[in-house]
This record gives sequence, structure tokens and C-alpha cells, in this order.
Amino acid sequence: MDLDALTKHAAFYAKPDGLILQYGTAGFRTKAEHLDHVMFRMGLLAVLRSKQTKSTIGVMVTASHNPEEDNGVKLVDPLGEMLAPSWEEHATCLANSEDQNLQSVLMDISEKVAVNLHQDAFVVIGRDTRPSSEKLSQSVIDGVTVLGGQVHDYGLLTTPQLHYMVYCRNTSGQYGEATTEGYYKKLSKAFVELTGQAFCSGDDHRKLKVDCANGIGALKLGEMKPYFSQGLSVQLFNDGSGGKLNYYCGADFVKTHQKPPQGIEMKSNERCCSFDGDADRIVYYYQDVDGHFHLLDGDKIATLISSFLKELVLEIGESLNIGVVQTAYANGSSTRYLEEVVKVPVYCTKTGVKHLHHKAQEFDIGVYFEANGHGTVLFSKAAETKIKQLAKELEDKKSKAAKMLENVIDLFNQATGDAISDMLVIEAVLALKGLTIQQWDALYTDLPNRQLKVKVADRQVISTTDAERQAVKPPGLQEAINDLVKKYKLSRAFVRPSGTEDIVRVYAEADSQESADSLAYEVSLAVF
Ligand code: NG1
Ligand code: ZN
Repeated sequence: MDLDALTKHAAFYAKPDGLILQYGTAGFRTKAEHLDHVMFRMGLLAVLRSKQTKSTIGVMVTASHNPEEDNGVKLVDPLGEMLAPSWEEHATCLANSEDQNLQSVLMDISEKVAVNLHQDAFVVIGRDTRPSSEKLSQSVIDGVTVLGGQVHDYGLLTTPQLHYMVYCRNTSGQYGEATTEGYYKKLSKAFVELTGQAFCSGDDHRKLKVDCANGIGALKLGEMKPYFSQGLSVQLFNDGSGGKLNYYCGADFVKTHQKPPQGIEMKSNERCCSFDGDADRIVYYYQDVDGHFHLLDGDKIATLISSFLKELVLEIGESLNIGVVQTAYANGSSTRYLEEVVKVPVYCTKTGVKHLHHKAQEFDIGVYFEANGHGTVLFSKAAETKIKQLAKELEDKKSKAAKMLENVIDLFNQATGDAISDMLVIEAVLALKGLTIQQWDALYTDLPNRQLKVKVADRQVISTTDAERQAVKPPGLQEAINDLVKKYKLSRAFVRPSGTEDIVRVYAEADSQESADSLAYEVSLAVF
């Protein structure tokens, strides 16, 4: 390690006085102008992680659905997964160390994780379309190179594309080719093959309007469109030509406000969807003939996909176990529908994709979605082998189902939730089952719900258990929530400190919107 070079370069990335940041569920996130030193340091950390794992590590510069002025960074582990939790602590420690201690903190981490400093390091970098992202990704590159690591800068990428690249590179290309073209071809081939047998009644079935949140999704979906155009025609809105990122548009806006984004022309009953700012989340929606807005969120997506997978698994007659993973924010109706109608076991984990992803890995087929539209489906190696083998056998109903599953495996991003990949899966399932968005929506009715944000002096005074559904601290809070919940029918409520904002989130659902609103309000008063 060239410590002189490190000191020299570090001088360009002074830490603002008193700034303390935490590597949370989405990495580091704050105003872009405060992030230069964090980016440089994450370049350093990525080198250590790469040396330790003897693998390629990814660094993504994005703040997802946050306002355009924000930015953020997260590291991607060897199999395209989120950074291991023990390393989140190292990241926090390194980001917050005072400038003069940088070297010693770095050495401490190297010792703790037993890094062989002579090992080669390779880091790949991607960034979203924020005005600050290019300069910030240069700071990451500087951090990597100053420690002697090699870099491949992919430039503009969606977050899930970077995860895909990392996964491909660490599995000797077996998962796919580590280029955007490789990604487009792999997914499009699977999509076109999967939808090949679908009966489409009219051209409208193949049309989809996509709100790209004025983000990276517009660019990448635009590039990819020609590859799958024989199966689906997408029309892009909020494509970044003039509009501001995530401003009155995108998946997060649509989900939180439960209304259509600005900048999209919606005719009644037309199928529309929204990506978030880095294209790892997706929600669907339509407006009915009476002008009512209908949102089909991550829970509806999980339901549609789980039913489809369950049918295919029954058809191939193999005992592959399916598990669905949700969080406490999943609408109670979706959980009931999955358990009672689809008849699949449902599990609840803490908020944050890494928790869901981890749980989903326990099954042959693990479906996971957050209500906000972030999710994917994971297939175990054993399941994949079995499916591939069955797909090769004689032409019959069984092998046809296995072939479909084979394409489904290729179509889902196995590294992380991916708006483009999920969109293609949903479009394929709708086409194959001949479902309209209205029929999909009608599978079950969401329980009315309300989410509120509460500002408190210190959100950490609240701690939770049971996958965040019960508050253990402060004393008396859970009892107060229990008493309030008893006042309403079909009700449920919980509170938890946000992992990405300085607030406490309150969630309530009940038999009517008025009751859900009033329960959420009463619970928020109990939080103070
Ligand atoms: P927090 O702020 O911890 O609630 C939010 C989302 C998560 C996840 C992360 C990361 C909700 C209620 N929470 O976390 O689901 O997506 O951001 O982006 O939507
Ligand atoms: Zn995102």
C-alpha cells in the first residue's frame, strides 16, 4: 500500500466538520455536496473487500428515489448481493473517521478482516443520471486506484445492471455476459421465448406505458427496447428530456401518493407502470372508466408471480418448495390471498432488501417483494438443475412447463430486484394467462391503509422485534398501539424507525380508509 500516495490524494477529499453518516439499508445517502470524501473512501473500502473476497466488487453511485440534489453510494458483494452486514460497520467507521485518522482506520479494518494486501483487487463502477454522479464516481475511482486496485467504469447503469455485472464477472460468465448488451440479450431472449406461445387478443395487449422517473431507466429501457419489440411495445414517459429526476413521478411518488405521476398520458384501463430513479423498483397502475386510480404494488406483483410459479411447479410435478417473503408493510389482504388461495407459505422479515433476499435463498423458489415494488425471484442451484433437465426431456406438458420455468429463471435478475426484468416477467405472465390489468387487480382487494412519517427528537428510542411488527421500546408504546388497534375492525398497526430518513414511520390498515387514517393518526400521537 503506497501510504504517501494515499495521504496526498486524501487531502483532496476532506471530511466536512461534524458530518456523521451511517451505512444504512441503502448505503450512504445525503446531499450530494457532502459526499465527495465518502465516495473516495468507499473506493478504498471496495479494494479491501475485493482483496478479501478475491472477487470483483461493485460500487454504485445513486440515491434511487431521493430528490435530484441528493446522492449516495453502495457496495455490491461478489454474487451481486448487498454488502455483508459486518462490512456495513467498516463502511460507517471509514466514512466517519477524521481525516488525520484515515490511514490508521484503514489499516485497522485490513487487520480485522485479515486482508492480504498483496492480493489483486478489481472494482466495477456504475452511476445514475444525477448531475452530481459523474464527479462523485470519479472520486470512487480515485479511491480504488490510489490503493492499486483495477477499475472498470461502466458509466451510466441502472442499479440492478451493476449487480448483474458483478454476478457475471464472479461466475466466469456462466450467469451471463458482463456487458449491457449481454444483459439485454439474455433477458430479451428469455422474454421472447416465454411469450412466444402466448395468445394475444389484439395489439393493445402488447402495449405498455412506462414512467421512467426522469432517470436512468429511460436510457437503458430505450436501449433495450429493440431487443424485445416483437413481444412488447413500450412507450416511455418522463424520459429525462427536460423533466427533473423523481419529481412528481416515479415508483416511489406513485406508491406514496397513490396517484398517477405527472407527465404520462393515461387513457382509461390502459396498463401503465413506473420505475424509480435507479430502476430497481416497479409498480403498475391504471385508471378505470370512472377515473378511479388503481395501484398494483409489490404485493400484487408477488401474488401474480407466485400463482404463476405455483401452477408451473404443479405441472412439472416435482417437489420444489416455494416461499414468499414480505415485510410488515405488505397489505394484509395479499398475505391472506397468498396463504389461503395460492397456498404458499409466507414469511415476514425486517424492511430492507437484504433481509428479504437472504430469507428467499432458503427455498427452491423464493419470491420476495417489498410493498414499494422492490423484489425478484431466486431459484436454488438444485431447482435450476432439475428444471433444466426436465426441459430437455420429450415434448409433453411437463417439459413445456419446465421450459417456461427455464426462461423465467433467465428473465429474473438473480442478483437483486430489477424494474426492467420484473416488468418483462409481469408482461409475460399477463400475456400467457390472458389477463388484463383489471383482472389481475381483482385477484384480491387491498385493505385500506395509511403510512405516516413522524419527526421525533431521536428515532432510535424506538426499537422493535418480530420483524418490526412489535415495539419493545419505549415502554408502554406497544400496549398503547394494541389498545388503539382494538378500536377498529380488520386492523393492524406498527411503528419503526426509518433506516433511510430521520423519521419514524407509522403504518396502519383497517376495514375503511377513514379507520386506517384515524388509526395511523392516533398511533402517531402515541409515538411522541
Ligand atoms: P426505510 O426508510 O427504512 O423505511 C425505505 C423503504 C424500504 C427500502 C429502503 C431502501 C418503505 C416503508 N421503506 O426504508 O422498503 O426500499 O427505503 O430504499 O418503503
Ligand atoms: Zn431504487
